[in-house]
Amino acid sequence: MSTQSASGAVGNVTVNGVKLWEDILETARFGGTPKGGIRRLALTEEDRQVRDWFVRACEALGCTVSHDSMGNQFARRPGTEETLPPITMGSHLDTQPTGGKFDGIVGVLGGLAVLRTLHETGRETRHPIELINWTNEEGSRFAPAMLSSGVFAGVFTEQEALDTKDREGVRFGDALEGIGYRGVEVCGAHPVAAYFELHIEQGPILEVEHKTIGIVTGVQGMRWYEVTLTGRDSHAGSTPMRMRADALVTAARLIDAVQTIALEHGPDAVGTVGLIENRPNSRNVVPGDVFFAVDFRDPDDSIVQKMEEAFYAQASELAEAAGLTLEIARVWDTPAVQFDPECIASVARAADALGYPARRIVSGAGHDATYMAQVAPTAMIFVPCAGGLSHNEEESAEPDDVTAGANVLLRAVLETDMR
Ligand code: HGY
Ligand code: MN
Ligand code: MN
Ligand code: MN
Repeated sequence: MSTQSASGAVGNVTVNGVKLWEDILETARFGGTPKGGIRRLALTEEDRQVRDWFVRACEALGCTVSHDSMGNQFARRPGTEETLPPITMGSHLDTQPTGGKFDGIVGVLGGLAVLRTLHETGRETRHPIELINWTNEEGSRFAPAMLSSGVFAGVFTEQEALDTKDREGVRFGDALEGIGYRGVEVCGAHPVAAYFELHIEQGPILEVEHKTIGIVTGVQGMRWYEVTLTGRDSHAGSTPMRMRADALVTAARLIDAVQTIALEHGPDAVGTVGLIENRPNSRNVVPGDVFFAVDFRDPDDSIVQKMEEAFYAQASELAEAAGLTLEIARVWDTPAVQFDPECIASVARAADALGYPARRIVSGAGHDATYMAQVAPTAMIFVPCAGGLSHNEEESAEPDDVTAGANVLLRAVLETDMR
């Protein structure tokens, strides 16, 4: 099999889309749900299983797989100039509790398809090429999201990340040790020449506009808050209404306020309360203690700031009126990020060369690329998902679109290698 010289043109090399789709269906077994989705929370047995699969699959393509102190997995294919920093691809294999088969997974397995094509065609690259599976991107089990790419980029310290606890009080570092994936390499220790992340759009635009490729120019700003309202547990039958300190009624008003604030700051602003814990959660006890999480996002950071101020003002007013104590903590603040113009141009040229209809787009969802953009030239590639639906077991994408995304990823990596 002839090997192309590193200086050869990108050529019209493409990935094996059939094998890529097989990989997506095969790995969906790890945490697969009866509805056809995936429940594969970070650092669980299911996560361990897919990590084991990832190691075997990458080693079968001649890569060496290493792990850093946050459990990030790096599959490395040597380059002809080993002293050059690697060109990297990546995303995540952890999912939401009722996640789909494509969120994050398309990026990791699309990168695997790129490695497979390089391996099977004997294509040499100047730079080493690395495929990364980032630990705990979703932030569903351990907050915040993108925790491990955040440590890699120096946004979080390793210690604070390892000490993060889930809602059952399990410590990240202990769970990582528990699945046997805590590596020795210090997270963030190695330089990167460029980072490309393939991902489903998780929104409706590409599908509505019949575009195959999203040329992602950046990610919107996002902030997470944790709110605790404390009143007094009391008897549902014998406590007069005017004597209650009902934490759940005020929480309900505040949850409605989150939606109103987002609508008032539109058209791009979004506000969500997706996690709530009501205690003691008994049908005949007036709840004295409620915890809930708030997610505010907008492409313009100044609007996120305004939403935060409006929310804080309403929260203190409502809590005081109800005689409750209020605690609000901002637990995550990720400013809007612009990707690297040269990497964006590589993605655009690749889509154009391959004849895929494409458009520029800003990501509503957070991605590991958000943090990688702080340490390396970075861009993302989106492909459509049905109805724009994601973080749902019915999430779906078309094989041809996923293959197209991986082909664009391949070309962007090869073009960057020759720059
Ligand atoms: O929250 C997000 O946008 C991502 O799915 N972690
Ligand atoms: Mn994702
Ligand atoms: Mn997600
Ligand atoms: Mn992501």
